[in-house]
Amino acid sequence: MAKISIILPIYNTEEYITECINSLLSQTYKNIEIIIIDDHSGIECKRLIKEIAAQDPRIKVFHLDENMGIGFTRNFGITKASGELIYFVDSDDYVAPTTIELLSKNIKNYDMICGKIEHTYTSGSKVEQLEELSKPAIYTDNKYNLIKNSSALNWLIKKDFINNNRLVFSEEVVSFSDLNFMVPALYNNKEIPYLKEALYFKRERNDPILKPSIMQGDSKRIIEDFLNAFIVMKEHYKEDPLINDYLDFQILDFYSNDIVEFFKDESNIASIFQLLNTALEKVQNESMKSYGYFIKTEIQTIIKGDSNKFIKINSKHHFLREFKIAIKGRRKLYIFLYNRFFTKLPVKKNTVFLESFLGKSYSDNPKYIYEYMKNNSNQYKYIWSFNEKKDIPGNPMQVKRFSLKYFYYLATAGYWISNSRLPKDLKKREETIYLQTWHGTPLKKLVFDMKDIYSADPNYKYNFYKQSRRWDYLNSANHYSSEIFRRAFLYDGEMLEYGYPRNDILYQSNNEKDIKLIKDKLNLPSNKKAILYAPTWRDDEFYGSGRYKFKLKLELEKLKQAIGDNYIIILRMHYFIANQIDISNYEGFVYDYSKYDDIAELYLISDILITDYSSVFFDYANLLRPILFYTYDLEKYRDTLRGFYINIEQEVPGPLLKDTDEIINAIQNITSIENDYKDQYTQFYNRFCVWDNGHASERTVKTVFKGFDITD
Ligand code: C2G
Repeated sequence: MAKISIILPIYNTEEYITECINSLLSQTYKNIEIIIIDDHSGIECKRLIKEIAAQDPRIKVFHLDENMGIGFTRNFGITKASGELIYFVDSDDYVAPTTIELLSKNIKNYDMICGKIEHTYTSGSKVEQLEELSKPAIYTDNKYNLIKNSSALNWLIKKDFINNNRLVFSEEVVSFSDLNFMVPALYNNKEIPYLKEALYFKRERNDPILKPSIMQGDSKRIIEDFLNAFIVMKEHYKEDPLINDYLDFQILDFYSNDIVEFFKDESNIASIFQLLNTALEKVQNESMKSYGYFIKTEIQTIIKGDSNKFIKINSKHHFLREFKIAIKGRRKLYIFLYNRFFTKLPVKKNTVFLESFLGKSYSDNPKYIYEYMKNNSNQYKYIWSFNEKKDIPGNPMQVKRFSLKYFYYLATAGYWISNSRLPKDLKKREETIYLQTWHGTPLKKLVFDMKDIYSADPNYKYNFYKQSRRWDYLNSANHYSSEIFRRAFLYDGEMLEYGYPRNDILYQSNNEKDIKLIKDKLNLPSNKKAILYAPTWRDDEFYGSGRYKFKLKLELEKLKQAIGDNYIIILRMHYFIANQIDISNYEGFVYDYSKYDDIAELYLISDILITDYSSVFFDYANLLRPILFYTYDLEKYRDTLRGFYINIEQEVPGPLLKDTDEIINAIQNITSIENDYKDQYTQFYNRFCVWDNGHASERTVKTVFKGFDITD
């Protein structure tokens, strides 16, 4: 059992190193040493390294006095290694338990062996139990395909081989420093085994804004690193046909994707043109054969050094690229028309574009802002975006969400008002003012406060960042929300701290007459009390992006038997929930108002609210009526999926209940629950509801619409 030295450079990855190192310590192969090179991390990371290192004598830690970069740290790690074999790990990744054992069993007389890299967005990816171990595949002439990702990760390599061939990582570049190590390593081997069962989990970082990985850093720097690494390799291995083919493929691929993307912004061209010229001169003509007209012509123009001509071709290329995307689907075509044409038309200052919950309803803050404006001024023209046509007051123009008109009006409106997100690929024009109202006081962690992303969109943080850069104003219902929004949305624009427009109705219509009107409109019996059940959605239960599943865990039969004489239940699923709940056996007891536009009206007619982790309870608390929390999956939801901003066990204004029996019991004893939670409720109200007083819409409108004229 030969000793294996695992080289682990660490730089400010405190969020991930526990999982990484645990995955190494729990390897089935025990004769390892873990050489941690702390590349001058911050205090928090250093503290954690120290704590973890104390757990196992196989861990050795070296601290560098300044940040030296990945190439230097790995080279340094090799000099400290006492094992016969070397294995490299990145500190935000983790390794399956049997990987090192499998690699070491199969390296035999080879100098190096390669395992498989799985990409993951989250912690704790499980290894499938593979039935039978296959024999390693042996790579010969195609061996350079094994360094597709230009990476030394998940290779087990003999130390003598490294030393004899003086293999070193480049210290000149930050990204692509592995090429300098891997190309000569493979060059010196005719045959290389690859074992697909030896798994390494490479984490795709979900936060390229606050915590970018090396490859998510500054594009210019990454491109320069690549080109420099390429030039060095090309000069060194001029004579080797396999390496030349491999390197040509790498640069042409990199050019067609990363560099073309970088040149979308024309002003980037000059910054790397000369370096690109030096690199591309070294590409063999035959390697370009399979590339299309634009790539070939661009490369030839760069080689000639004609930057003026290049700028012209580049602009045509991008127009064509956008056009090619545009003809792939109707929505893509409209986005193309929006960006290329509609946004050249004049902005109509007095038009207001509104959308609530992705066009699903006439509701929430946009509804109340609109109604205040409509009732008090005839200065503005309104365009509402809906998925389906609606009968709404004031008879404003309606456009179907994502129709051609939708994009036209977005491009020319003077104001955008939305309570969630608008398509990320639309540039907002300078003259357009965007009021983002958001849609709730947060309990569950938001965007940049979230760690792993379990929902359908793994690029959530980046996309959200792009979308939220366009916001000019943001509504906040309480001081607590303002603080969270600033941090979790990275928002530094104007915050409208007037309470929520959507809660105005809870102050203006909390009277018998208005409540009766709503009940009659909904055909609900007036001789029974109403319980509103309004849970939220679960990030990990989905059919696809924006379409989530919900399984009802309320036992309706039991509830009906126990409380059916005095109560009715109103079911209200979150707007992301795509499946319907079958209530056909509970006519007269259960009513499904999931599709009803405005939950605020449901609050007004309910005597008790049951929810879970939905922000609905912050709004409902304005009514000072009892709230029960049906938190049957609290541990998973709080500890894995989201994390909360407040201590739900201590700070919410009602009990946490785990099953239907507890709910029945609470309903039957609702008066004593109200008494038990009186003080907690008051504290809660004072913290989250005091800004609401029925005038949030008015104050919002008067701030955003400068010179808003009240028309008599
Ligand atoms: N909502 C609803 N019916 C539900 C749940 C929610 O009508 N069953 C509406 C409420 O207006 C609620 C809003 O959707 O305030 C947001 O719902 P949440 O359950 O809180 O979930 P989410 O959409 O993820 O927003 O800061 C708030 C958070 O972003 C949560």
